Amino acid sequence: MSSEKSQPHKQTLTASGFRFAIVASRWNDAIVSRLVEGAQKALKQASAADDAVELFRVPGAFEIPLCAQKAAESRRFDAVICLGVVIRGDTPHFEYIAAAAARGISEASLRTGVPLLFGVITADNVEQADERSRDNENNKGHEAAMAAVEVANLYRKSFGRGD
Ligand code: DLZ
Repeated sequence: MSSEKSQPHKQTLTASGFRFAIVASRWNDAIVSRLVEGAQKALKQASAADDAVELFRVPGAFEIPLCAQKAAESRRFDAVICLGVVIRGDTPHFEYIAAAAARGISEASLRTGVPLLFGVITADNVEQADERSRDNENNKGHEAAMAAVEVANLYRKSFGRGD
């Protein structure tokens, strides 16, 4: 199946009229910055207004859930795009941080009713993380942003604004 057929929403959905927060961590900043650029570019291509996208930076992936929850609770955003990079090391930190980020983001989304998108790369090494942050449609920031546009459209169309 072609990617066009498997992802038809990419051709039709617009980000115009929606507001987005991007919450991005600073650990592995060079890679995270490419995810931020991928998300910003995807939203712009989908016709998001320049002032409709706000960026919030936090120290590490562990801090993403609370910032994302606060952004969601502000009711200023239709979706919150969470971006980070956790690289497996010799310490147990990887498991704890990756699990806390994933669980926290999921729980904050359910708690607030605002879609929080998971664009946190969990990679075995820098090469893997690099691969997932290139300037193309496989960039995890791009993917998370397009998912945000999709669910923002779905929820407004199906359930109203919710505020
Ligand atoms: C401590 C730590 C480690 C070891 N690795 C990462 C990582 O790969 N990616 C990441 O985003 N953050 C890492 N951190 C920092 C934690 O997320 C957090 O910022 C600190 O533990 C302070 O709460």
